[in-house]
Formats: sequence, structure tokens, C-alpha cells
Amino acid sequence: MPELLWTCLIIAALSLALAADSQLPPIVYDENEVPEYTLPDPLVCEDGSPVSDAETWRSKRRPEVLELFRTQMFGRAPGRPPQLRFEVIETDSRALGGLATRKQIAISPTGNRADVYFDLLVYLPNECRRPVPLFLGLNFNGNQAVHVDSGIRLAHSWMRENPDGGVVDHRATEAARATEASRWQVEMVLRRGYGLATMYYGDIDPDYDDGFGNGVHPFFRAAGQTQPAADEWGSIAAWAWGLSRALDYCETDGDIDAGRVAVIGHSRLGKTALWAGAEDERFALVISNNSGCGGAALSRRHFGETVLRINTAFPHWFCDNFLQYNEQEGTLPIDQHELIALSAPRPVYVASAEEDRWADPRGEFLSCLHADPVYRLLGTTGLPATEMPGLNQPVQGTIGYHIRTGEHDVTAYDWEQYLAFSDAHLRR
Ligand code: GTR
Repeated sequence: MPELLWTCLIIAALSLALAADSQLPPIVYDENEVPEYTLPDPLVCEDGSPVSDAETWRSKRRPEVLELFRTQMFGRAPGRPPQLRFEVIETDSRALGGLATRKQIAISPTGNRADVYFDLLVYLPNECRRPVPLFLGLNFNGNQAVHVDSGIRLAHSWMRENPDGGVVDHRATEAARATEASRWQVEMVLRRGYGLATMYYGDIDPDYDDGFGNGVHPFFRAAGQTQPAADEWGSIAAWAWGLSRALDYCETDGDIDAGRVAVIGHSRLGKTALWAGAEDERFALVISNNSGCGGAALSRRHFGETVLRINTAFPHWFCDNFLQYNEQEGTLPIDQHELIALSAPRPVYVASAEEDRWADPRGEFLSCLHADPVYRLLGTTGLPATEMPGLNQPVQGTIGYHIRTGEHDVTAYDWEQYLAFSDAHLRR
């Protein structure tokens, strides 16, 4: 297409986006403009009775909260499919100069790769006694983006067009290698005795609003159904479900200790990690990196990204029931401190970044603080802080939190904290 036409199209798209944005309420970036709010109490049941012991949390309150997140926010996912199949496609015991064993596995949820499949990339440290604990997380740009290792298979699924990032005609090319490497400190993790496993989130469900025609959704519909119902899985729930299928694989691999798998994610994939940890209690530890709205940040603060804004920009991320809370955060029967509490008593780490105001760092900290009573009830240390810590001063109990300098990203500094936190909780 001639360049002029492209320019006109881009200007038209930008003007449309700006026009739509000007119709949304202004973005709150000032603490004085945060509305007054009352959070739902995780330790009071729907019938008004208090939760004063671990057993009541476990058998009554936790299922209530989980069900609310399912039906009102993320949507219900189908569970482990009986046809689920794993094929180890490649193994190299001398990867990364001998530091690691690399395995690549095709995970087919319907048992047929022609339908849909996820490429799981696994690195295991060679100099360690197996089975090893492991970090598992989704990536944004294909497995080949996480490291220069030329043995990594190129992503096979649709990707957002990005010629500078090596994505041409919506497919990864050789130039798409290592484009996300700074976010995956592969050698650092391996040298500390952990494995690292990752999958491309677009293998599970391509991240655009297509009416759930692609990805895993079409293969798990009731007869005659064309769309998920208002309380059924959106894309985040599908990505989280994919993480559970990767954990299913880990259970079959004798080199991995499936009882010590930490689920990790950044941004939209941090929201996904929190939901995966809530839905699947096999995850031993949960890490949310800059997850923001719909993740660790309290919705009621209305700071930075809001429910209306996220539902407008990404209508496919949540279930349709979530739309009713646009500009109505006060009527949500849940808030995000309870998403964190759903991981209790398992360790959970929330990380913010100073310049990432869109994700509301303070709201992320407050979620940890208000999840703490559940952690304490369950006999853990909870969050060892009552005030938001200063920059680059992590607090680590059973809940960990830090706010580091810099922008929305995953950095080596973040990984150093996750490793220290994991050492405290997962080391044997
Ligand atoms: C933003 C979105 C955030 C966050 C982020 C990301 O556009 O508003 O909620 O998820 O994308 O995933 O990078």
C-alpha cells in the first residue's frame, strides 16, 4: 500500500482512539482524587457470619470468593480435558553451553495438534539434583523471544504485526529471536538451581477481540454454542487454564518437582498468573509483576487504569458479567486483595514499578496489605509491613512486595527478589 495511504489510515485510527478516549472519564493520577471506598471483607461470609478459623476459610469462604471471581470477572474455564496430550518434540542435554537441558513439548488440549497446541519450552539446570523447582510463565512474543538460543522453535501461532520485532505477516521469523530476553533472566535462574518453563500466550488464545473464534475456545463449547456465556472464560481465564495444562505436563516429567512450581507473569500475564494461582492450588508460589488493573491493583481506587478503561480497550480479557462494573466499582462483590487471598497460605509476591502509575503501585501494595488478615488467619507471616515500603526496599514474608525505580517492565532486579523469595519458600 502506498505510504501516504498508510499515514492517512494511521492518523484516522489515532483520531478515532483519541475521540473515544475523550469520552471516558479523566484518568486519576492524584491521591487526593481517589474516591472513598469500603472494601469487601474477605473474612466475612456472604451470609454475614465471620470467618474466625482456617477451616471456615477453606470450606466456606474461599469457595465463595473463588466463585465470585469466576462468575463476575474472569469467567469459568472447563477444567482438565480428558484428551490432553503431551509430545516431547526435542531434547538437548547440552543446551546453553552445557548449563542446561532444553526440552520442547507440544501440549495438545484436544489430543490433536491440528486443532490447537501450545509449545512449552523448558530449561533445567544440569548441575543440580533433580527433580528441580521451576518458574513457569507465559511470554508475549513467542518462546524464541526469551533467549538467543537458536535451538528454540519459532512460535507457530498468530502474532501482532511487528516488522522491527521480527514478526512479518503475523508470523515469527528468525529476527524475532531474543526480543524479550531481558525479561527472562534464564542463566540467572538456572544458576540458582531452578528450572524455567515458558509458552507463548498467543498459542492458547491470540490476544485480540475476534469473538473467541480462534485459540482454545471453539474446542470447548457446548453443542450449538457460538460464544462463551456471560460467566464463561475470557482470554485471561484461557491463558491461566493453559498454564495449568503446562503444570499437568510438569507432573509427568520426572526432572521437574511439580510440587514446587512458581507461576509468574508480567502485566496482563501478571493478572493471568494471579488467576492461575487462585484457580489451581497446585501452583506452590505466585508472582505478579506490574499486573495493575484486574491484577493486583484495587479496582475501587479508580487510579490509573479503571474497570471501564480495561473493558473498553480489551473487551475479550474478562467475562461479559464484568462489564456491569464499568464505573460501578463500588458494587463489585469482590476486590483484588481477595484475588491475592485466594493464593493463601501459599507465598505470593507482588511487584510494582515507580513509573508504572497506570498500574497503580499503591493500589497493588494495598491489596497485599488487605490480603494479610487471611494469611495471618492461616498461620503464616503474611505481609511484614503496614506502610508502603520505599523504593527498592523489598518486604518479604509469606506475602512479598516491592516497588522498584523505573518503568513497566520485568528487570534483573525483579528476578533477584523473586529468587530470594523462592529460596525462602521453595528450597529444600
Ligand atoms: C496495557 C493494559 C494493562 C496491562 C498492559 C500489558 O495496555 O492497559 O492492563 O495489561 O497493557 O499487558 O502490557
